[in-house]
Amino acid sequence: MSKVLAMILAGGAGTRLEPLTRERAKPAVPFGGRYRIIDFVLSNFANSGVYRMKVLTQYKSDSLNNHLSRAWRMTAFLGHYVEPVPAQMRTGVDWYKGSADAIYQNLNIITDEEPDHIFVFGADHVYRMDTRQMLDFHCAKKAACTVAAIPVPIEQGREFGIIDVGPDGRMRQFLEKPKDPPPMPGNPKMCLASMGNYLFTTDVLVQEVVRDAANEASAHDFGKSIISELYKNAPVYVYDFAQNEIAGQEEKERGYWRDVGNIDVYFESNMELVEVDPIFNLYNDRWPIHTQPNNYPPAKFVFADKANNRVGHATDSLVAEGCIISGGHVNRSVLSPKVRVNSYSEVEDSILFENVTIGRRCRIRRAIIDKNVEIPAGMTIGYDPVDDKRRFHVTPAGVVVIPKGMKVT
Ligand code: ADQ
Repeated sequence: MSKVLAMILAGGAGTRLEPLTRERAKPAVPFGGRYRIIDFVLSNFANSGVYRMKVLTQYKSDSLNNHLSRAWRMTAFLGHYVEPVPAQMRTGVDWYKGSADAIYQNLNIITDEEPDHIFVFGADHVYRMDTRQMLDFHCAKKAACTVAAIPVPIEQGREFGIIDVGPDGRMRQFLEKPKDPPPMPGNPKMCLASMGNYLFTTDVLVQEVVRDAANEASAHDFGKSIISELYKNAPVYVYDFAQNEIAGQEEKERGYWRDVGNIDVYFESNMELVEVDPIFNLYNDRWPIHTQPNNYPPAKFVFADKANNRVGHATDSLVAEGCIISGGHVNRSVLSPKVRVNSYSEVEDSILFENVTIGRRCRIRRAIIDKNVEIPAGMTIGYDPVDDKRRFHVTPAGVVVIPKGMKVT
């Protein structure tokens, strides 16, 4: 069996998820009530039997580091680990100049570990993937590099690396974020996007990041600088993600992949989870998503005011442990641990992070409320766009975002 190492790129600034990334790196942003975004890629590796993972961090990494140390302690005895690698300026005074430079500055890890193959994966996506199947494909093709790919609507093409692939699976063209994305053959509405997940034969990765580092004009970015050139003179293959088969996965989840690139997509991806029959099934325990265990008590629902028939309840919602819904109503919402919803309040189509308190008689709709926020009694959010914009961050699709720790009055 080949020796593999996973290097996870978790150092991007995540500016398009502002203000959720004001105090934390994007991979540490909560998702689905119970998880952080990075849990999905790490669970994919762990469930695939890849137990050696280095997470390359940079911006605002404290929350991410805490999560990794609490949620992802592996068995040192078996040589398993998930280790954060902070930017250490090993090659000079600069932070990582881009994703390729992040690998270059940590080449010592590769020298120490001596893997045959290296996965270089992003940390920003929600999906299930058996990475061993990608490795089998890479080995069968004798590839220098394999790029995982998925069709996306053509109007989104300019946000991705766009691929043209031959009938044998070999890459024929790669354009990083083209203004005018070329469609897939026979399907003018779709184009084939790179998922930003790469698998390299070790020598090729080392050679490419060293070559890139010597080029001062380079953007030092995997898409722009490495893949865009490599396919021209080396066998770069394209792994069709939709072929990936996952234990216990229903047919409709095949090919599910969400790049939670901005707050509106982040919001919609969370809302998909509260569907009665969601595409992405968090309850598939044959491919579990692992995260931090905690010691909170179970969620509690309190019938607060029997005289006025105020039943505390939640419908079509994910409610994490430690929450108390007391005489309020929660509908189509995602609640992280330790949320309180008090009597006569209505919370609808919303995402409440850890330790949020909704006072009595509030009405909240289409809002994301970050950690440690208390909404005072009687407040209305999400019903008056002018008033919401005056007080809070509002996304193009009209989702109100209240940043972490904000004093709401
Ligand atoms: P983007 O997502 O725009 O496109 P990028 O911003 O480089 O690319 O982020 C990729 C990953 O690298 C993220 O997980 C990010 O956190 C991390 N990263 C970014 N800068 C970093 C740095 N300086 N140090 C360490 N880590 C860093 C990429 C590809 C496209 C592809 C999309 C799919 O370039 O071709 O289509 O991903 O989402």
